[in-house]
Amino acid sequence: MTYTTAQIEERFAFAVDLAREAGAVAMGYFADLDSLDVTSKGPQDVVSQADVQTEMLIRSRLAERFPNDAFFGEETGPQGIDGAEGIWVVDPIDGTQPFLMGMATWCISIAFVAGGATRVGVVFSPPANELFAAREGHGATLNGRAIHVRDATSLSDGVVTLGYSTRTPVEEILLVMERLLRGGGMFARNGSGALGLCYVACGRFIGYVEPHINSWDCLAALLLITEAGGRTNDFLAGDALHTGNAVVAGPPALYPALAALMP
Ligand code: LIP
Repeated sequence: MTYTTAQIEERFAFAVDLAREAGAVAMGYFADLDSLDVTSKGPQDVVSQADVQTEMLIRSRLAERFPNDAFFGEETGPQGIDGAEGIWVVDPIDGTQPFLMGMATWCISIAFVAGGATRVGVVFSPPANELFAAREGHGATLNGRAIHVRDATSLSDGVVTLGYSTRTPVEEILLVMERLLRGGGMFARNGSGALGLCYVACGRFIGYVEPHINSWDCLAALLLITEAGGRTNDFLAGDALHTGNAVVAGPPALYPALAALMP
């Protein structure tokens, strides 16, 4: 199935409303963290029923509205994605650790991928009531106002946000940090790849680098960056939808310096 412009527009509008609905559900759990059962998925990788229930809501709403679209969520996995033309790629709570620690750096990330490219990206930060949205070819917005990456040309022009997980060796992120600091830069890590990437799209950070990130964490925000005038690596090259990939993103003039930070 090849999606028409009208069908992409319809999915964009639905994703914006759905992100807000899911955000309200997640905020209900956020207000009652003591009630959650937290389980480990591995070192520094946790999950609770907040993630699962929020994803189940998103998944059911999309299945009801767009029954022929496939779904790929962090917590419930793939559904009908083999050979599918259109796939919803969802992280119901990106920044699970900050969420469970009662911190505000978490969000809902919803991307729609068709023909091998991200066509719709919506990231909603309920604690900040900030909704980042982009439709391919139509720019990026924060709460309805156009956003643009920072016009940075040097690592010393601001802060680069880094992502790290135990999916990659410690030596890799230490090398990234050393190169960044020796290059006159500074790092931050907020625990949410999607939110960190959105902050690049609106100019709060001047770049994002992570040796490995999953597709559901970043696809929506990567579209926001390119629609906000930024440049990213070809994240979906190969089988990155399933396997994840490294991510480098930032203003075009700074992109070579950001890419040079990678091992
Ligand atoms: C997070 C990513 C982040 C990464 C964290 C974690 P989660 O996703 O958004 O980029 O550095 O380790 O994987 O697990 O909070 O959905």
